[in-house]
Amino acid sequence: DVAERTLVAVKPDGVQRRLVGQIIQRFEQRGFKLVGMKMLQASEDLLSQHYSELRTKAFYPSLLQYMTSGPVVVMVWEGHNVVQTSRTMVGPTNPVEARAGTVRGDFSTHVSRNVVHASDSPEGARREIQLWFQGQELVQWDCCDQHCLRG
Ligand code: YYY
Ligand code: MG
Repeated sequence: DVAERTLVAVKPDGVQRRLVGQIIQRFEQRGFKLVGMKMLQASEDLLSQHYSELRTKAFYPSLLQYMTSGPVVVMVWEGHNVVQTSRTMVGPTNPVEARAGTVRGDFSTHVSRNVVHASDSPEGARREIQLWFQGQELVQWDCCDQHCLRG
C-alpha cells in the first residue's frame, strides 16, 4: 500500500530564477517525503501529453513554448493528503489570486509565468507521475520521522 503521491515541477522560469532550493525546502519542511527528482529539458511531445486537457485553449501554444524554453525540475512527493496540500502550498493558477505564503503568491505576478506545477487530483497525479518517471526512478525509503508526521 503506497501513500499518496503528487507530481510537483519547477517550471523553466523557476529554474532560471534559482528558486528550486526554496521550493524543495517548503515541501521538506511541511513534512512530505521526496521519492523522485530529476532535471530535464522536457520535449514538446511529453508536454503535450502532460497538458492534453488544455490543447484547445488559446494560451496552449505559448504554454508549450514557455515550458520547453529551458529545463524543469520534476519531483514526486509523498505523504498524507499530499495532492491537496501541495495545491494549497502552490496557490491559485493566476498569481493575482495567490496569497503571500504560497509559492505563486510569493514568487510570481503573471499566470503564464507561475513558477510551479502541482497535480490537481490523485488520479491526475498518478497519470502525471507515470508520464514523467520510470518506475525504477522512484525510491521507496523509510523517513526517520514518519511516525511523528503520520506521513
Ligand atoms: O493546474 P494549474 O497549473 O494551476 O493550472 P491549469 O489550469 O492546469 O493550467 C496549466 C498552466 O497553463 C498554468 O499553470 C499556466 C498556464 N495558463 C496560462 O498561461 N493562462 C491561463 N489563462 C491559464 C493557464
Ligand atoms: Mg493543472
